[in-house]
Amino acid sequence: MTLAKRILDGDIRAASRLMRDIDDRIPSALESLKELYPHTGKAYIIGITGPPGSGKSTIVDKMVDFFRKEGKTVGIVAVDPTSPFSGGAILGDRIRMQRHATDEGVFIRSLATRGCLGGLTRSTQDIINVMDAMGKDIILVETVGVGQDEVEIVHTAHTSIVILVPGLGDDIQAIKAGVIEIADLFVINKCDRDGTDKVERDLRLVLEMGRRREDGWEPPILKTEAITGKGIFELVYGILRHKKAMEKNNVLEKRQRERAKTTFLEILTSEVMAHFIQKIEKEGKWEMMLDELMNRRTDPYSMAEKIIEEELRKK
Ligand SMILES: Nc1nc2c(ncn2[C@@H]2O[C@H](COP(=O)(O)OP(=O)(O)OP(=O)(O)O)[C@@H](O)[C@H]2O)c(=O)[nH]1
Ligand SMILES: [Mg+2]
Repeated sequence: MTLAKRILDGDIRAASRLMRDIDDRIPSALESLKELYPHTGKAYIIGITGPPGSGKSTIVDKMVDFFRKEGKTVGIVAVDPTSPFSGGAILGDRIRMQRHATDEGVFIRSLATRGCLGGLTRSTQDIINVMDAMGKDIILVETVGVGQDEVEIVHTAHTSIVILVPGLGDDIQAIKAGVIEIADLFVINKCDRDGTDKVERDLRLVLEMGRRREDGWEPPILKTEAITGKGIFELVYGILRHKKAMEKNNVLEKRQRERAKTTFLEILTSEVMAHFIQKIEKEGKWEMMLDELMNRRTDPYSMAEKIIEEELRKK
């Protein structure tokens, strides 16, 4: 039986094995992913991002309680672009969800960067697809930080949540770039602390200055106190409200189409590039090509055109 079939049959060890292969970029993982793809597209994906220590994992943990009580199965992907290590154990303390570890309805996986550009987004998407094919109803993707990687990762979610905390100071300005635009819901966590009103005011100001969204959705600002569970019900309800609104005006389908396109283009780009790089290396032409560029006998634009033309003519 193939690895993919075992996964579809509910074999959890097979799923872990494939995720490890994805992590290690073992080529055979692709075959499994191909086989699983027709069985994906059913899960509801929720992205959660925010500064380190803002309470993302605590919020995820509390949300899992809710979803499990409703009988839903949950997948959790914890992504840490700042860590060079992947796997379960090392990032374990960032997840703080060990009490769900024995629940068969919950599957947790950590992911870290391997220093490969765009690689993390790609692997995250692959891991999400495996969990989706496993039949998980809801997939929560937690990413640390507020940079470009997180924006890309969270962008693949159906509902994206951005977490803020009191006392961020000027950090709200840093978060502004890119992340504010992708938030469907804002959460101010640690509301037991001073300064909640200030973050809220700052955030509203930033939102008012920003563009109105094309889809007409106005991201609500919710307040939580994740350690006590305060506000989590409202958050889950907010996600549901966002889902309903997107379904009503077909934004959900549009997002899924957009996601399919992005994924395809990413794969196409890297495949085409790998093809040409291999060709140049096989023919041992690097040095010659670089000499031509250095001597200005040709330019990189013409060189790219030429190599593409040569390849197409061959076919
Ligand atoms: N005071 C207070 N502390 C909280 C609250 N929510 C979480 N914490 C604490 O904040 C710390 C960080 O929480 P995590 O859930 O691990 O935060 P995180 O954003 O997942 O952290 P990283 O994954 O390391 O970036 C823990 O000690 C939590 O107990 C809250 O509402 N109030
Ligand atoms: Mg965490």
